[in-house]
Amino acid sequence: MIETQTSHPRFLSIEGGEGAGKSSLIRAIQDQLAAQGHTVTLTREPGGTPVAERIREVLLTGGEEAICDHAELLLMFAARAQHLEHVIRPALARGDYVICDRFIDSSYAYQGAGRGMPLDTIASLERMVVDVVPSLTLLLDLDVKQGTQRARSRPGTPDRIEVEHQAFFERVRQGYRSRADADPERIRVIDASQPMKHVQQDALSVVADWMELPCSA
Ligand code: Z5A
Repeated sequence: MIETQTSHPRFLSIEGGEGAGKSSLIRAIQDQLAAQGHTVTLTREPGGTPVAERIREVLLTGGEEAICDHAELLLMFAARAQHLEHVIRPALARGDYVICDRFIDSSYAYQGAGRGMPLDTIASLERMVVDVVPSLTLLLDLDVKQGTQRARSRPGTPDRIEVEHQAFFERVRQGYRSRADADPERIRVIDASQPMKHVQQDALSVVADWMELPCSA
């Protein structure tokens, strides 16, 4: 069991429902940090290491039998354990900024609020696996129908989670909002229904303020 959990000053995560615009925003943040001379490790969950990417493949494509909710939750945390061990902790130790496309809040939103897994079960897994957490999380909040439309406008077929019904994604959105209400200093809500340029302006301004914090040096 992890004794203490550190909120790291160079660790940033981006969260949101599908089609919220995480990928587009992450590129803008990476450019801003790189332009200031910082080294950035850009990574994602589930995934980020070869083994965790194989777990991602199972989670997003399924397989010969249905993946039950417990297996889904445990696989998310198995991937996260590999990711922390082989990518996140080493990158932070080197002095990099780490930008993570989804992290622990996704498990509370999707497996907790979405699937209905008990939040204290997720909290137990968090205590077992997660010793370092982002000090800033940008939550791209978007109407579910709008997000689905955006996601469906891209080429490719929806994955195992994306085919879920609207009520599931409404619960996910509420799950994220509850997390943000409970931890407003870390989780900053960005209105993702705005044109992309304005979403990026809002987010980059929050990131700039975060980098000014004394402990970010
Ligand atoms: N998951 C989980 O259940 N539990 C966990 O613990 C973790 C994850 C870590 C994979 O995530 C799945 O894993 C995810 C949650 C689950 N499943 N779902 N759903 P992912 O991040 O790889 O997949 P995703 O959320 O489906 O990503 P996405 O659909 O690619 O979303 P996005 O990155 O936020 O969107 P985007 O690609 O940047 O934008 C989508 C389109 O909208 C694109 O054409 C853009 O050009 C357009 N766009 C973006 N912003 C705008 C604005 N502002 N206006 C207009 N159009 C825009």
